[in-house]
Amino acid sequence: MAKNTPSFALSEQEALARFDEIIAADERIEPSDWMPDAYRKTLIRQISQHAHSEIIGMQPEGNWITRAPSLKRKAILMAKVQDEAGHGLYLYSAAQTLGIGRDQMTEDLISGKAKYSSIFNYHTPTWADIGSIGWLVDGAAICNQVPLCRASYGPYGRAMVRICKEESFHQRQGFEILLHLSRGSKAQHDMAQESVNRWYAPALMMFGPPDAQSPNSAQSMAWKIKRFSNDDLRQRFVDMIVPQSEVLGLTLPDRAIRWNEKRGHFDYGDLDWDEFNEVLKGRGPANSIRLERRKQAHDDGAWVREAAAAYAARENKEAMAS
Ligand code: BYC
Repeated sequence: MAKNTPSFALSEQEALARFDEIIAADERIEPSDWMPDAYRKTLIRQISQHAHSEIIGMQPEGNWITRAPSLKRKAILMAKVQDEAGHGLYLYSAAQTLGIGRDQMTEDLISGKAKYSSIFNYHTPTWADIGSIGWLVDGAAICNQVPLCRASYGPYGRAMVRICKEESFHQRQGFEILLHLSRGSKAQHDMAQESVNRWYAPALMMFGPPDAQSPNSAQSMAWKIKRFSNDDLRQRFVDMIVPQSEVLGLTLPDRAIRWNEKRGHFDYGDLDWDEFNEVLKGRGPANSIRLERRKQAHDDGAWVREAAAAYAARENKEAMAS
Protein backbone atom coordinates (compact mmCIF):
# COMPACT_ATOMS: atom_id res chain seq x y z
CA MET A 1 0.00 0.00 0.00
CA ALA A 2 1.40 3.41 -0.94
CA LYS A 3 2.44 5.47 2.08
CA ASN A 4 0.47 8.51 0.94
CA THR A 5 -2.80 6.71 0.14
CA PRO A 6 -5.46 8.65 2.07
CA SER A 7 -6.96 6.77 5.05
CA PHE A 8 -10.47 6.78 3.57
CA ALA A 9 -9.24 4.82 0.51
CA LEU A 10 -7.96 1.92 2.63
CA SER A 11 -9.82 -1.15 3.82
CA GLU A 12 -10.07 -1.46 7.63
CA GLN A 13 -7.40 -4.14 7.60
CA GLU A 14 -5.02 -1.96 5.55
CA ALA A 15 -5.75 1.02 7.79
CA LEU A 16 -4.95 -1.01 10.91
CA ALA A 17 -1.72 -2.26 9.31
CA ARG A 18 -0.72 1.33 8.55
CA PHE A 19 -1.62 2.42 12.11
CA ASP A 20 0.56 -0.39 13.53
CA GLU A 21 3.43 0.62 11.21
CA ILE A 22 3.27 4.25 12.36
CA ILE A 23 3.33 3.19 16.02
CA ALA A 24 6.18 0.72 15.45
CA ALA A 25 8.24 3.38 13.63
CA ASP A 26 7.73 5.83 16.54
CA GLU A 27 6.00 8.25 14.20
CA ARG A 28 2.83 10.16 15.02
CA ILE A 29 -0.83 9.51 14.52
CA GLU A 30 -2.54 12.70 13.39
CA PRO A 31 -6.26 13.62 13.65
CA SER A 32 -7.00 12.80 9.99
CA ASP A 33 -5.37 9.34 10.25
CA TRP A 34 -7.44 6.24 10.78
CA MET A 35 -7.15 4.91 14.34
CA PRO A 36 -8.78 2.04 16.24
CA ASP A 37 -11.83 3.08 18.26
CA ALA A 38 -10.23 1.89 21.50
CA TYR A 39 -7.13 4.08 20.83
CA ARG A 40 -9.39 7.10 20.26
CA LYS A 41 -11.40 6.35 23.43
CA THR A 42 -8.28 5.91 25.55
CA LEU A 43 -6.90 9.22 24.34
CA ILE A 44 -10.17 11.04 24.97
CA ARG A 45 -10.25 9.55 28.48
CA GLN A 46 -6.67 10.42 29.35
CA ILE A 47 -6.46 13.85 27.67
CA SER A 48 -9.82 15.05 29.01
CA GLN A 49 -8.97 13.86 32.54
CA HIS A 50 -5.68 15.65 32.22
CA ALA A 51 -7.43 18.86 31.05
CA HIS A 52 -9.92 18.64 33.93
CA SER A 53 -7.01 18.24 36.37
CA GLU A 54 -5.41 21.44 35.13
CA ILE A 55 -8.67 23.37 35.50
CA ILE A 56 -9.60 21.94 38.91
CA GLY A 57 -5.95 22.39 39.95
CA MET A 58 -6.46 26.16 39.72
CA GLN A 59 -8.71 26.08 42.78
CA PRO A 60 -6.40 25.02 45.64
CA GLU A 61 -3.80 27.52 44.42
CA GLY A 62 -6.23 30.29 43.50
CA ASN A 63 -7.31 30.05 47.13
CA TRP A 64 -4.05 31.81 48.10
CA ILE A 65 -3.91 34.61 45.50
CA THR A 66 -5.52 37.17 47.83
CA ARG A 67 -3.42 36.04 50.79
CA ALA A 68 0.05 35.57 49.24
CA PRO A 69 2.58 37.15 51.62
CA SER A 70 3.91 39.84 49.24
CA LEU A 71 3.04 41.58 45.97
CA LYS A 72 5.80 39.63 44.22
CA ARG A 73 4.46 36.28 45.50
CA LYS A 74 0.96 37.32 44.47
CA ALA A 75 2.06 38.21 40.92
CA ILE A 76 3.94 34.91 40.55
CA LEU A 77 1.02 32.87 41.85
CA MET A 78 -1.45 34.66 39.57
CA ALA A 79 0.78 33.92 36.57
CA LYS A 80 1.04 30.28 37.62
CA VAL A 81 -2.71 29.84 37.99
CA GLN A 82 -3.19 31.45 34.57
CA ASP A 83 -0.68 28.96 33.14
CA GLU A 84 -2.85 26.11 34.47
CA ALA A 85 -5.86 27.57 32.63
CA GLY A 86 -3.74 27.65 29.47
CA HIS A 87 -2.73 24.01 29.95
CA GLY A 88 -6.39 23.07 30.30
CA LEU A 89 -7.21 24.88 27.06
CA TYR A 90 -4.40 23.22 25.05
CA LEU A 91 -5.53 19.84 26.35
CA TYR A 92 -9.25 20.39 25.71
CA SER A 93 -8.29 21.46 22.17
CA ALA A 94 -6.18 18.31 21.70
CA ALA A 95 -9.12 16.17 22.89
CA GLN A 96 -11.48 18.00 20.51
CA THR A 97 -9.38 16.83 17.55
CA LEU A 98 -10.57 13.32 18.48
CA GLY A 99 -14.23 14.21 17.94
CA ILE A 100 -15.48 15.04 21.44
CA GLY A 101 -16.97 18.49 22.09
CA ARG A 102 -15.89 20.86 24.82
CA ASP A 103 -19.49 21.06 26.12
CA GLN A 104 -19.59 17.29 26.54
CA MET A 105 -16.28 17.25 28.43
CA THR A 106 -17.43 20.06 30.73
CA GLU A 107 -20.74 18.29 31.36
CA ASP A 108 -18.88 15.06 32.22
CA LEU A 109 -16.70 16.96 34.70
CA ILE A 110 -19.39 18.90 36.53
CA SER A 111 -21.75 15.93 36.68
CA GLY A 112 -19.01 13.97 38.45
CA LYS A 113 -18.78 11.38 35.65
CA ALA A 114 -15.23 12.27 34.57
CA LYS A 115 -12.19 11.80 36.74
CA TYR A 116 -9.51 14.40 37.45
CA SER A 117 -6.30 14.04 39.42
CA SER A 118 -6.76 12.80 42.99
CA ILE A 119 -4.23 15.35 44.23
CA PHE A 120 -6.56 18.32 43.85
CA ASN A 121 -9.01 16.92 46.40
CA TYR A 122 -6.77 17.98 49.28
CA HIS A 123 -7.02 21.32 51.08
CA THR A 124 -4.42 24.11 51.13
CA PRO A 125 -4.73 25.56 54.65
CA THR A 126 -1.25 27.18 54.81
CA TRP A 127 0.94 29.32 52.56
CA ALA A 128 3.54 26.53 52.63
CA ASP A 129 1.03 24.39 50.70
CA ILE A 130 1.66 26.59 47.66
CA GLY A 131 5.34 25.64 48.00
CA SER A 132 4.48 21.95 48.39
CA ILE A 133 2.18 21.98 45.38
CA GLY A 134 4.94 23.54 43.28
CA TRP A 135 7.74 21.29 44.51
CA LEU A 136 5.89 17.98 44.90
CA VAL A 137 2.79 18.20 42.70
CA ASP A 138 4.41 19.98 39.77
CA GLY A 139 7.52 17.85 40.31
CA ALA A 140 5.40 14.70 39.98
CA ALA A 141 3.64 16.25 37.00
CA ILE A 142 6.99 16.78 35.25
CA CYS A 143 8.12 13.18 35.86
CA ASN A 144 4.82 11.92 34.47
CA GLN A 145 4.47 14.40 31.63
CA VAL A 146 7.93 14.71 30.07
CA PRO A 147 7.54 11.21 28.55
CA LEU A 148 4.09 12.28 27.28
CA CYS A 149 5.85 14.78 24.96
CA ARG A 150 6.64 11.63 22.95
CA ALA A 151 3.05 10.31 23.05
CA SER A 152 2.10 8.71 19.75
CA TYR A 153 -0.84 11.07 19.21
CA GLY A 154 0.55 14.26 17.61
CA PRO A 155 -1.70 16.96 19.13
CA TYR A 156 -1.25 15.53 22.65
CA GLY A 157 2.53 15.23 22.41
CA ARG A 158 2.90 18.74 20.99
CA ALA A 159 0.65 20.26 23.68
CA MET A 160 2.79 18.57 26.32
CA VAL A 161 6.01 20.25 25.13
CA ARG A 162 4.88 23.70 26.15
CA ILE A 163 3.12 22.45 29.27
CA CYS A 164 6.31 20.78 30.50
CA LYS A 165 8.36 23.95 30.03
CA GLU A 166 5.89 25.83 32.21
CA GLU A 167 5.67 23.02 34.78
CA SER A 168 9.46 23.18 35.23
CA PHE A 169 9.19 26.81 36.14
CA HIS A 170 6.30 26.03 38.50
CA GLN A 171 8.33 23.36 40.24
CA ARG A 172 11.21 25.74 40.84
CA GLN A 173 8.95 28.46 42.26
CA GLY A 174 7.51 25.90 44.71
CA PHE A 175 10.98 24.73 45.70
CA GLU A 176 12.04 28.34 46.25
CA ILE A 177 9.03 29.07 48.49
CA LEU A 178 9.86 26.04 50.66
CA LEU A 179 13.57 26.89 50.77
CA HIS A 180 12.73 30.40 51.93
CA LEU A 181 10.40 29.09 54.65
CA SER A 182 12.75 26.33 55.69
CA ARG A 183 15.58 28.84 56.22
CA GLY A 184 13.28 31.34 57.95
CA SER A 185 12.05 31.42 61.54
CA LYS A 186 11.28 28.21 63.44
CA ALA A 187 7.55 28.80 62.88
CA GLN A 188 8.15 29.12 59.11
CA HIS A 189 10.33 26.02 59.03
CA ASP A 190 7.67 24.06 60.95
CA MET A 191 4.98 25.25 58.58
CA ALA A 192 7.00 24.01 55.60
CA GLN A 193 7.64 20.64 57.25
CA GLU A 194 4.00 20.18 58.26
CA SER A 195 2.91 20.91 54.71
CA VAL A 196 5.41 18.46 53.15
CA ASN A 197 4.17 15.84 55.65
CA ARG A 198 0.65 16.21 54.22
CA TRP A 199 1.52 16.38 50.50
CA TYR A 200 4.19 13.68 50.19
CA ALA A 201 1.97 10.56 49.99
CA PRO A 202 -0.82 12.12 47.87
CA ALA A 203 1.89 13.32 45.42
CA LEU A 204 3.24 9.77 45.09
CA MET A 205 -0.29 8.53 44.42
CA MET A 206 -0.67 10.93 41.48
CA PHE A 207 1.16 8.37 39.33
CA GLY A 208 -1.82 6.04 39.61
CA PRO A 209 -2.29 2.59 41.13
CA PRO A 210 0.57 0.08 41.37
CA ASP A 211 1.33 -1.57 38.03
CA ALA A 212 -0.37 -4.82 39.01
CA GLN A 213 -3.62 -2.89 39.55
CA SER A 214 -3.38 -0.56 36.56
CA PRO A 215 -5.86 -1.88 33.97
CA ASN A 216 -4.95 0.65 31.26
CA SER A 217 -1.15 0.68 31.39
CA ALA A 218 -0.27 -2.32 29.22
CA GLN A 219 -2.39 -1.23 26.25
CA SER A 220 -1.46 2.45 26.60
CA MET A 221 2.23 1.51 26.61
CA ALA A 222 1.79 -0.78 23.58
CA TRP A 223 0.23 2.20 21.77
CA LYS A 224 3.07 4.44 22.99
CA ILE A 225 0.71 6.86 24.67
CA LYS A 226 2.36 6.08 28.00
CA ARG A 227 6.09 5.36 27.78
CA PHE A 228 6.71 4.17 31.35
CA SER A 229 4.62 2.34 33.93
CA ASN A 230 3.07 4.06 36.96
CA ASP A 231 5.54 2.43 39.37
CA ASP A 232 8.58 3.28 37.21
CA LEU A 233 7.61 6.94 37.15
CA ARG A 234 6.85 6.93 40.89
CA GLN A 235 10.34 5.54 41.51
CA ARG A 236 11.92 8.25 39.34
CA PHE A 237 10.07 10.84 41.36
CA VAL A 238 11.24 9.45 44.71
CA ASP A 239 14.83 9.33 43.40
CA MET A 240 14.50 12.98 42.40
CA ILE A 241 12.94 14.38 45.60
CA VAL A 242 15.09 12.61 48.22
CA PRO A 243 18.25 14.66 47.45
CA GLN A 244 16.13 17.78 46.91
CA SER A 245 14.57 17.39 50.38
CA GLU A 246 18.10 17.38 51.83
CA VAL A 247 18.88 20.69 50.12
CA LEU A 248 15.61 22.05 51.49
CA GLY A 249 16.46 20.90 55.00
CA LEU A 250 13.08 19.13 55.21
CA THR A 251 12.29 15.51 55.99
CA LEU A 252 10.12 13.26 53.84
CA PRO A 253 7.55 11.57 56.12
CA ASP A 254 8.52 8.01 55.21
CA ARG A 255 10.85 6.05 57.50
CA ALA A 256 11.30 3.37 54.84
CA ILE A 257 13.24 5.71 52.53
CA ARG A 258 16.79 4.47 52.13
CA TRP A 259 19.28 4.03 49.30
CA ASN A 260 19.21 0.52 47.87
CA GLU A 261 22.65 -0.14 46.41
CA LYS A 262 21.50 -3.28 44.61
CA ARG A 263 18.57 -1.64 42.85
CA GLY A 264 20.34 1.70 42.35
CA HIS A 265 17.18 3.44 43.66
CA PHE A 266 15.71 4.70 46.91
CA ASP A 267 13.35 2.25 48.62
CA TYR A 268 10.19 3.82 49.99
CA GLY A 269 7.24 2.69 52.10
CA ASP A 270 3.80 1.40 51.15
CA LEU A 271 1.12 3.91 50.26
CA ASP A 272 -2.46 3.92 51.55
CA TRP A 273 -4.33 2.80 48.43
CA ASP A 274 -7.62 2.72 50.34
CA GLU A 275 -7.31 6.47 50.75
CA PHE A 276 -6.58 6.82 47.01
CA ASN A 277 -9.66 4.76 46.11
CA GLU A 278 -11.84 6.80 48.45
CA VAL A 279 -10.66 10.02 46.77
CA LEU A 280 -11.39 8.52 43.33
CA LYS A 281 -14.90 7.64 44.48
CA GLY A 282 -15.51 11.30 45.31
CA ARG A 283 -14.97 10.93 49.06
CA GLY A 284 -11.69 12.85 49.45
CA PRO A 285 -11.37 15.88 51.75
CA ALA A 286 -12.27 18.47 49.09
CA ASN A 287 -14.04 16.59 46.23
CA SER A 288 -17.45 18.13 46.75
CA ILE A 289 -16.09 21.67 47.18
CA ARG A 290 -14.03 21.38 43.97
CA LEU A 291 -17.00 20.23 41.89
CA GLU A 292 -19.43 22.73 43.39
CA ARG A 293 -16.98 25.55 42.70
CA ARG A 294 -16.43 24.39 39.12
CA LYS A 295 -20.17 24.17 38.51
CA GLN A 296 -20.68 27.63 39.99
CA ALA A 297 -17.94 29.08 37.74
CA HIS A 298 -19.57 27.39 34.72
CA ASP A 299 -22.99 28.82 35.61
CA ASP A 300 -21.50 32.27 36.26
CA GLY A 301 -19.84 32.15 32.84
CA ALA A 302 -23.07 31.40 30.93
CA TRP A 303 -23.49 35.02 29.82
CA VAL A 304 -19.94 35.05 28.38
CA ARG A 305 -20.64 31.93 26.31
CA GLU A 306 -23.96 33.38 25.11
CA ALA A 307 -22.32 36.69 24.17
CA ALA A 308 -19.49 34.89 22.32
CA ALA A 309 -22.00 32.73 20.43
CA ALA A 310 -24.11 35.79 19.49
CA TYR A 311 -20.98 37.62 18.29
CA ALA A 312 -19.82 34.63 16.23
CA ALA A 313 -23.30 34.28 14.68
CA ARG A 314 -23.31 37.97 13.71
CA GLU A 315 -19.80 37.76 12.24
CA ASN A 316 -20.80 34.66 10.23
CA LYS A 317 -23.92 36.38 8.93
CA GLU A 318 -21.93 39.42 7.84
CA ALA A 319 -19.27 37.23 6.22
CA MET A 320 -21.98 35.34 4.27
CA ALA A 321 -23.59 38.61 3.15
CA SER A 322 -20.34 40.16 1.88
N1 BYC B 1 -6.19 10.58 40.06
O1 BYC B 1 -5.00 2.09 34.66
P1 BYC B 1 -4.51 3.33 35.30
C1 BYC B 1 -1.03 18.47 37.13
C2 BYC B 1 -7.47 6.39 37.43
S1 BYC B 1 -2.29 17.70 36.29
C3 BYC B 1 -7.39 10.21 39.59
O2 BYC B 1 -3.11 3.34 35.80
P2 BYC B 1 -3.89 5.27 33.25
C4 BYC B 1 -1.16 19.82 37.59
C5 BYC B 1 -7.32 6.21 35.92
O3 BYC B 1 -7.83 7.34 35.23
C6 BYC B 1 -2.15 16.01 36.85
N2 BYC B 1 -7.59 9.08 38.86
O4 BYC B 1 -4.81 4.57 34.33
C7 BYC B 1 -2.26 20.59 37.25
C8 BYC B 1 -8.10 4.93 35.71
O5 BYC B 1 -9.50 5.20 35.73
P3 BYC B 1 -10.42 5.16 34.38
C9 BYC B 1 -2.89 15.12 35.96
C10 BYC B 1 -6.50 8.31 38.62
O6 BYC B 1 -4.71 6.26 32.53
C11 BYC B 1 -2.42 21.86 37.79
C12 BYC B 1 -7.83 4.15 36.98
O7 BYC B 1 -7.42 5.08 37.96
N3 BYC B 1 -1.95 14.47 35.07
O8 BYC B 1 -0.12 17.78 37.39
O9 BYC B 1 -3.16 4.25 32.43
C13 BYC B 1 -1.47 22.35 38.68
C14 BYC B 1 -6.76 3.09 36.79
O10 BYC B 1 -5.46 3.71 36.54
C15 BYC B 1 -5.23 8.64 39.08
C16 BYC B 1 -2.37 13.70 34.07
O11 BYC B 1 -3.57 13.55 33.87
C17 BYC B 1 -5.09 9.82 39.84
N4 BYC B 1 -3.92 10.22 40.35
O12 BYC B 1 -2.77 6.03 34.12
C18 BYC B 1 -0.37 21.59 38.99
C19 BYC B 1 -1.29 13.10 33.21
N5 BYC B 1 -4.37 7.68 38.70
O13 BYC B 1 -9.99 6.36 33.56
C20 BYC B 1 -0.20 20.33 38.46
C21 BYC B 1 -1.84 12.24 32.11
C22 BYC B 1 -5.09 6.77 38.02
O14 BYC B 1 -10.08 3.88 33.66
N6 BYC B 1 -2.40 11.02 32.58
N7 BYC B 1 -6.37 7.14 37.99
O15 BYC B 1 -11.83 5.26 34.87
C23 BYC B 1 -1.68 9.91 32.83
O16 BYC B 1 -0.47 9.88 32.69
C24 BYC B 1 -2.42 8.67 33.22
O17 BYC B 1 -3.78 8.83 32.89
C25 BYC B 1 -2.27 8.30 34.72
C26 BYC B 1 -3.15 7.06 34.99
C27 BYC B 1 -0.84 7.96 35.04
C28 BYC B 1 -2.77 9.43 35.62
